[in-house]
Amino acid sequence: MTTDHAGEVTILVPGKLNDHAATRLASLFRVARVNAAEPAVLDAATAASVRGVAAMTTIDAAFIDALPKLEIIANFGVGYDAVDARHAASRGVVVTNTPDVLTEEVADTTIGLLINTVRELPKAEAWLRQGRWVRDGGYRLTPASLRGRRAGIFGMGRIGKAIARRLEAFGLSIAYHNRRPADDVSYAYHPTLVSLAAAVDTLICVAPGGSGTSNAVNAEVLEALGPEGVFINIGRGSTVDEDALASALSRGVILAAGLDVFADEPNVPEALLALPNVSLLPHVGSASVHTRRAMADLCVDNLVSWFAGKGPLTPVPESLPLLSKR
Ligand code: 8YV
Repeated sequence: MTTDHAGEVTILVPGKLNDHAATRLASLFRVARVNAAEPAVLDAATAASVRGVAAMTTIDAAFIDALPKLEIIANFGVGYDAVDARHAASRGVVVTNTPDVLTEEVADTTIGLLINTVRELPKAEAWLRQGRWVRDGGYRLTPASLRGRRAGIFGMGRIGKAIARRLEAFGLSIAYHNRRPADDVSYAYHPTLVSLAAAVDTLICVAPGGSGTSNAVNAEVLEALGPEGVFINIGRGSTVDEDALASALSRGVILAAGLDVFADEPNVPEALLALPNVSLLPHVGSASVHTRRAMADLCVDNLVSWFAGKGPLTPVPESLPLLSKR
């Protein structure tokens, strides 16, 4: 890290970036934009000059290696499974993310998705818009309700806790599974996901993506959740075995699902699209102007702070050993 004049520092933006972040970056740094985070799209002069990356796309080891002067990758989003943060650390490159500023928004969206799923609100609205209220009478009584439900949260981090607080206000009981018990909550802890699923009827996945959670919600977990089970995913699509989920939903192994995230976005598996008992959203957990602006500011402020010699504001855990050495 140096304290050079920021205007002389080149920040690379591969792929799309939030407009507010892009505008602020352009006013503060020299910005280079490329279509994708692939070594092949970099010309030699750009590759040699880039010291920071701001991205909301995959940043893999090969791309990091193609940028010899890289010091910092500012990920737009709290989830940074798309960034090879371990490889970055091995190269002395710091990675930052955007925690806290999206916590309440994502928790709000989770509750909306849960209610949509259980009380079928999108379908009830479609019924009205199609004139069926006039023609056929009221929308059906929903087989499911939030009343009496027991919620299990997979991933009791900042967002998990914000969801739990909301669910408590709705009168639901709360249990959770994490790698380790969280020391600041008194909800029932389950050391395995299967044991959590067996103990609840509403499983909410907020766990981070990446190899540690890949396909963690599998056929066995869905079986344990049971025929009244509702599965909500607001975390990452990779955490769920989508084939097993579609199969469980079609066979009545669980009752319904609400999904905001998918393994291969923006592609949603046909098997899920075809099912009536799934509520689907196009990854909108944090997607309000208000919250995306706050995320953009934090993404950019990390770069500003770093190139002012003040260190990163919100480094990811993989980067902490680098910072303690400074
Ligand atoms: C955004 C998210 O969709 O923060 C995250 O991890 O998944 C979302 O808030 C994402 O950051 C946009 O790139």
